[in-house]
Amino acid sequence: MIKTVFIRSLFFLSLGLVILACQSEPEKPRILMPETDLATVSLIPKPVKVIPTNSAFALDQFTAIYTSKNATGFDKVGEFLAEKIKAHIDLDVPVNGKKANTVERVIYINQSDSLELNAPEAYQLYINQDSIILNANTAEGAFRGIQTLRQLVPNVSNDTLAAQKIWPIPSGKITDNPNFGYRGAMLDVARHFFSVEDVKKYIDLLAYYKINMLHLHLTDDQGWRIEIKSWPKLTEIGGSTEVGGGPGGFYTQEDYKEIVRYAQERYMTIIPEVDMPGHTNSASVAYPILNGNGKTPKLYTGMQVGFSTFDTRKDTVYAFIDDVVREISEMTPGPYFHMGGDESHVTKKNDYIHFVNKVEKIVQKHGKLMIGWDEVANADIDSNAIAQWWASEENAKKAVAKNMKVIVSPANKAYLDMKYDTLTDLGLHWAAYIPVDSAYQWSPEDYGIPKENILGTEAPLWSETITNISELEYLAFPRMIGYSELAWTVPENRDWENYKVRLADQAPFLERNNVNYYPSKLIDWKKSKYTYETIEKD
Ligand code: TNX
Repeated sequence: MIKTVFIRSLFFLSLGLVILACQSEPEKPRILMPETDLATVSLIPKPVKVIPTNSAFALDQFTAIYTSKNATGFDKVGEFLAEKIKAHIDLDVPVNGKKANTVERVIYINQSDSLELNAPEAYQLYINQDSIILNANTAEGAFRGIQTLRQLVPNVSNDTLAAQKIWPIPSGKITDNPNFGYRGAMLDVARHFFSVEDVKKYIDLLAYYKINMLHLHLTDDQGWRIEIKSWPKLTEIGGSTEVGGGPGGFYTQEDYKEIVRYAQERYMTIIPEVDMPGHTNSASVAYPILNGNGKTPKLYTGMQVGFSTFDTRKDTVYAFIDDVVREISEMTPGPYFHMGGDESHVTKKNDYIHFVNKVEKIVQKHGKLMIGWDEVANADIDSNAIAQWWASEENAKKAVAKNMKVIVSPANKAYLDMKYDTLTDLGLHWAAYIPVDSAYQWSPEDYGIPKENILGTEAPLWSETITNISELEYLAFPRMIGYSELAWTVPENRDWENYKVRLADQAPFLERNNVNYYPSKLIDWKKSKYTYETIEKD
């Protein structure tokens, strides 16, 4: 009872302190107050609808999480939330009665069959003074919903209102559902290798922004990064170097399964790519019988593209591909297999079409939907194959004419390896310079591809110029955060001026996770509402 009274007064007290904060001398440190208006909390991606009720839920040591019984995966979602709250503000929130002491307020993660939620990733959040109810049809929807809730937890507690610390969460209602079901990022682990730990860190950051697809570019001229038991030299020889001549590396099948498991726990699908018939020098060095460019293959550590090809008329090549697709598909629960198909400049056109047709059959035989870069739309493939549009509008049109779905990844807007501007050391700029505003100011719907043909969007990060996680982060952040909004939020709800303020508020999250983000001058990062003092890694 006493608590309820004080929570009621919390909003007004907070308001008073905010006013005080605004009147303080400019050079004094700002008084740091948690947000009390749900409408102005910096959520990314922006939800469909937010209705504030100008009060607050007091997250504190008397809060507990409960999840629907007999609803698959909901308990794990509750535990994931508790773990993240612990890492963020060092508060223990018991889940489903484990270790619970006095419980005065609950966060209830509820399985609901409501028609409104009849989409796998839809969720609703009702935040009241003494309860937070997260409704979702599926655990996947609940998982997306707790990302929103994580973003609502203030970085600093209010220590003046009660004996215990309180982290006020502004009250109101959020209804949400993504515009696109495919919201992807791609990481090139072939040009430079990235460890399982690096990939996990990227997955964690992506999941916070509701990205649900991670495409791994596992093979290229410079390196083969996935163990194939029936063709062991692929990694022994083909995985032994990288761009610039470094040691390269590869994932054992156990490593790959661990990445898949980790992603799955975060409701993220791993999409494996084996790029062919071009971009195959590393495979041909390991097994020269595969080679079709007439030259003796040698390990390659440069950055050129388009010089390699498989021999598309040899049965051994298809027997090889069958083994590779089988072994990888067996470890991949997601529905997709990406066969590359880009920049096969030394494969004759007829051979290329013959090759893609045959590979599509192999991919289908192993139970997967084939994705290929936009060039594959030139082959006679099924409408259930997917084209990833990166360069050619003509190819995108061909894909639409075949009624294929398209993943929208225009290089001049969505390529994370493009430099921000002329001063950026890392990255390339063959497609464009992509500053943070230009990365955000476009729509996947802008390119003449009918909405029903758009599967979603993806932001590829090619790794010719990046050698470690810190460099990866510099190119990916903050642009990747904007891409998450382009994929999740409908165009009517997107606006650069509004977004850039919400982006500024991501600094505390990025900093406590040691993300080496590019501090673009277009963003007033100092507008972040919180200090970083009390922040720990989450
Ligand atoms: C083009 S995009 C490529 C990659 C390079 C990238 C560098 C595509 C399908 N192919 O091989 O790494 O440019 O930006």
